[in-house]
Amino acid sequence: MDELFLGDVELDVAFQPIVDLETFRPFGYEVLGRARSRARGVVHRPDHLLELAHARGTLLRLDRAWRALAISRIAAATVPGELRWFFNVDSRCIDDPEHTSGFTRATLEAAGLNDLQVVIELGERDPLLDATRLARLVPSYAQQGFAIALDDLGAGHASLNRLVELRPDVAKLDMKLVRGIDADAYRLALLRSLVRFADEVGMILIVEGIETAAELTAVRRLGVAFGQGYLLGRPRELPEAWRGPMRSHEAGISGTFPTGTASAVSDARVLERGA
Ligand SMILES: [Ca+2]
Repeated sequence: MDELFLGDVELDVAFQPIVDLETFRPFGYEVLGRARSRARGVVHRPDHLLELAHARGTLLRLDRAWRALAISRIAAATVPGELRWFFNVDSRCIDDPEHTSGFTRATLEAAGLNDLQVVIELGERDPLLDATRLARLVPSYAQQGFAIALDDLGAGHASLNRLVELRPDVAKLDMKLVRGIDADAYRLALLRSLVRFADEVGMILIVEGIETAAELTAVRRLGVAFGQGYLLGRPRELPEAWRGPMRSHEAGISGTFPTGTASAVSDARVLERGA
């Protein structure tokens, strides 16, 4: 990892479920980059590491290292074929002269994961979410057969302008617009209108950052199809139950769900009933 400037830093990835709010089954998983110093036992904030990498010109390598690590973990597991896998991409990577289109597709092919349903999240990690970069990146990812998500809608540069310019397959509503939504008429009205908007244009809407039973109840009452947040499942390793010798797309297996997520989700149900 020295070539990434990272010294003794060890990269890792975690997977956070995105949950179907009707069935409480996982719709997919977002891949989250992690890093820690082996010697000092320090856990690094991924956003700090990204900014450091950006400053040192190694952003593309860090971004790709995390993605490749996640793909290798998925390839080593028996993942249900119907799940979507959400990868964060920092759109500033395209500024690197070494950037070429097709890295993710080639990595999936090399891992035997041609059929994996991939969603590329753009937004969260790019403080500018520059329109020029998006105009180059989005067609490249579409050509590789990936869906596009606008991350953190409503935060920073992931604005309504970006939404209408990008016309993404998926939008993820920023957690700040969800916090305390059960007791906030403005947040409720905004989400209600976004649910209708998503329905009209055929976009999948995911609500991020659901942390309380009251928030979950409010979001479900508005008819939001998919949610993410600590109440529904924390970032974690892929479930033990999936770490089998054969991958699902080879075995034709589908419909198995991680016990960890199921229990987190049933906890959420109990909480919700108690609310
Ligand atoms: Ca994200």
